[in-house]
Amino acid sequence: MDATLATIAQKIDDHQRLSPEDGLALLRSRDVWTITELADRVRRRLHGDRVYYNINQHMNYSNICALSCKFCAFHRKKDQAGAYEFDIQEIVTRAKKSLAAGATEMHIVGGLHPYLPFSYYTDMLSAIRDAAPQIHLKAFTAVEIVHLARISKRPRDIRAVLTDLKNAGLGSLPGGGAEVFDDRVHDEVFKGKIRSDQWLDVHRIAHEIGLMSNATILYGHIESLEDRIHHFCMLREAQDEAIANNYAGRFQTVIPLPFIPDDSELQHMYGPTGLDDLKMLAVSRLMLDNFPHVKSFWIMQTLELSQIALQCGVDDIDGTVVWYDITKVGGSDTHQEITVTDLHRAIREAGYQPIERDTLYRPVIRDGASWHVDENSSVDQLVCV
Ligand code: V47
Repeated sequence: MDATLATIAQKIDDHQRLSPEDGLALLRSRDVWTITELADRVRRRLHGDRVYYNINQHMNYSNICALSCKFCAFHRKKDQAGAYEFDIQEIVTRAKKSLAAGATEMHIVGGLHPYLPFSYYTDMLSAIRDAAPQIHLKAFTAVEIVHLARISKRPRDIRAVLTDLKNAGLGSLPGGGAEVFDDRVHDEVFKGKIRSDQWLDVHRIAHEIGLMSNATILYGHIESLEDRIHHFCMLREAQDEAIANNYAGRFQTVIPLPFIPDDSELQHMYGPTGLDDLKMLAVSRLMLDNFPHVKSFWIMQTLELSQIALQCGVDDIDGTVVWYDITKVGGSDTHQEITVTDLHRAIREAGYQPIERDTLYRPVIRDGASWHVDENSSVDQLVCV
């Protein structure tokens, strides 16, 4: 082990917070075994041999988007071939299917649709709530929330918008749309999208009103290693603030998303390698000492890599998924599903115990086709490593 990593290892054993310089040294190091072993040490301290997964369905209600982010192959203009939007009936049909399949969560995100009214979004939530009351609705990235604030003519009242959505059935916010918290990268690759301050603001307000949320980082395109570490530090600070102010909501999970170039405007780029993926997951675990979970999204990392990632700091895999349109690795279809049996097999073979959890990380207890959670049984403890 080189001297810098030895110092970092000592800090980890002493439960000390890592500095941005430590994070950078980890990302620059080629000693992937030491880095991933350190992340596994922390992950075992927090979660023992447990690996969480959920039975969920993703739903991308429309790919029509006012933005044209260069990394994104999902967006279409209204009259462009392949553009679609689901009506409420289609959404309810999907919710009923999710319910029948035993899903505990629907993860709902879409493009910034230029014409749909605000009532479409509240109707969507309340219609699903009526059709499938047990399903948790994790919906709308911070980018969509700011868009909804604009179309409901309350551009500065994010709290009112989130409150309306919460009253209609919103259960928590997903972590998408964060990309990389850096103005240079923003202006080159996702100009027009909200910047870091607005993304963080939306999540802060969500936390204040008692909504849990997640955070992502999209890496492996034009960002620098320094940008990645800066992003982690901003998330860590935001979570410190939520904890210090005792907000009822918090960040639960970080989901590092590897850039997938296929069919995007940046398709000439390579995207990250497998080693970069493992290091990013491990460094997320080590830097984000106040985030309870690090999740691998097998749709992007692949199940094969996600299985190895379980030994590199990851404690959570999203999920059975079923349908996903935003990224399709290697020409896969929108039907992207994994069975619980396959998830269990991957987790057990990696040496861990699979635990089904709901969106709020409460273990799910199943009895035939029905399921329940113990309301007070969250596995989360906001422990500093
Ligand atoms: O916001 C878009 C990203 C995100 C590409 O909160 C791309 O539990 C890679 O946020 N290559 C959506 N990534 C996915 C997401 C997510 C996934 C799983 C769980 C959770 C959670 C959140 O996907 C977008 C964007 O950042 N994205 N295009 C691409 N070409």
